[in-house]
Amino acid sequence: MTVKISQTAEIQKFFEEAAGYGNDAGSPRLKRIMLRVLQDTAKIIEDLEVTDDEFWTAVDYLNRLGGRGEAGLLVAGLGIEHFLDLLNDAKDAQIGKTGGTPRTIEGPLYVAGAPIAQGETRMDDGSEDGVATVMFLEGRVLDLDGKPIAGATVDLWHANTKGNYSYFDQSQSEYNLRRRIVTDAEGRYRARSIVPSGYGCDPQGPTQECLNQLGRHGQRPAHIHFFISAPGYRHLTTQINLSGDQYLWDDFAYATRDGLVGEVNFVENAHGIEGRVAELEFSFQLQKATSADDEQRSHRPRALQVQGA
Ligand code: MBD
Ligand code: FE
Repeated sequence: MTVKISQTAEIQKFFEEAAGYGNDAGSPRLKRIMLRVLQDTAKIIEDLEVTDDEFWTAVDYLNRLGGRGEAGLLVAGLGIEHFLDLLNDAKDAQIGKTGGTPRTIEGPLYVAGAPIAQGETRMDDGSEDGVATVMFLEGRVLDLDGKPIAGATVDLWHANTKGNYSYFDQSQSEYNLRRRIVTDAEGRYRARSIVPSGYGCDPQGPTQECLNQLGRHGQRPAHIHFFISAPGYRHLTTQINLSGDQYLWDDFAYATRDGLVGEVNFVENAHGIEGRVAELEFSFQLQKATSADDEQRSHRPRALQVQGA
């Protein structure tokens, strides 16, 4: 049996030193994680006989990935963000935190600080009038007994007809297709917007470059993102993925889940609009919070639009 160099006591000691185990400064938590990253990286290199060229290609790839701001996109595309949902679902099941609308990934394209409206709002800036299909979206925020939650915040964001998101797409106006809507006394939110198109990774970007090597596409179905929160209830991060989209169950980010498919109805000459109009109704059910932390979204670093910038 050949000895694995990476598993010898000597190399293990060496990585403990590299991870800061020989000093009292820094973060014990990060040291522990880093040691494991180093050990497991070494094991992968040795077990899979990763060549020097492969290794340095990967280092260069990380530089390019970060340079293009696509790290969050790659973790979604490799299914790691979905894995975090599955892990959190399993933890919840163990402690009996079940029921309500399923969670699904946030994705990398949220921007904090969207305009706040009471009960209803228009989300699009009119720049795609005549091109986009107008969409009337409405629903309620409910507890697990189906009772309405008034004063809940529905923070929602979606792409335009090109599949692009404002802020990241600088050709769009500030906060286009991003709003926070506070539910009314019946727990209801209403939005006039436009039917979004699915997102596709930049074909020239590093994420798609990796997906190409895996023989995979980088497309998402049309979808709408939500953060739902209310005092006393558990924060919910989720999405509605739109029925009829060819990528509905072939999402490169694995975000579509049972219970999160929105049925779009097309009607003619409704809501005072001539021609075809889309209607989408979707309600959310929240679990009760069991701690103050439960009410908050994760502390993932996010973009914040600076007004007027
Ligand atoms: C998106 O719009 C998205 O929702 C995810 C998860 C990844 C890339 C673009
Ligand atoms: Fe998205």
